[in-house]
Amino acid sequence: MERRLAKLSKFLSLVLRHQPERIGLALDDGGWADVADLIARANSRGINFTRPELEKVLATNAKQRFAFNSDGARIRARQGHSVEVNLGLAETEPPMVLFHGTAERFLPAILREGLKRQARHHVHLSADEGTARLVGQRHGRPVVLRVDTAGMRRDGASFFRSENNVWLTETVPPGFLAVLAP
Ligand code: HQG
Repeated sequence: MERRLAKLSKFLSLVLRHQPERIGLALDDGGWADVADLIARANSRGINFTRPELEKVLATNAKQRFAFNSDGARIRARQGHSVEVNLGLAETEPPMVLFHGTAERFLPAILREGLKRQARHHVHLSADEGTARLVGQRHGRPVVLRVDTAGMRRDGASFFRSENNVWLTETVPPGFLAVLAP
């Protein structure tokens, strides 16, 4: 069951963040998809799940990646998109420092050119070192960078916080980065 829900969560990431066209799904400007449409389109392509299973994924997902709207008719990913969406996040004052977890092999490029958003809308930052390390582990041997957000704010950078507490910003120039000791 757990495996089944993890697989469903991966599928939701794919169609709600990156490739809705895979199943002919439409996302509106805010990134919302119609739940009944999502289920019907997935099921017709042999990806079978029910609304209660979907609800279970949303309720149990540790990162709280997905959300239903108030009446439960629509669903969206809370962050992490590569498709163009406007999540309507308000600019938010960040803590003095934030953290970014990455893989060791990316360090030379990052220290040269800063953190780039790559395929996503934003660079993703974490409020604590432990979370950043877990994010970095997804890519290889993890390294954690400390981001001088106070310095970036003085430079005029904007920060946003997703509903599931991921900090987002456009880019982090190398001068605001420091590598933490392992
Ligand atoms: C790296 C997960 C070379 C960057 C997590 C990262 C997160 C550079 C990778 C969310 C670079 C992009 C996002 C540069 C950045 N040169 N490499 N100049 N600038 N990079 O997956 O931050 O599970 O797009 O360090 O929890 O790892 O999906 O970003 O290693 O919140 O909900 O390029 O994904 O959330 O990788 O992860 P990603 P990320 P979910």
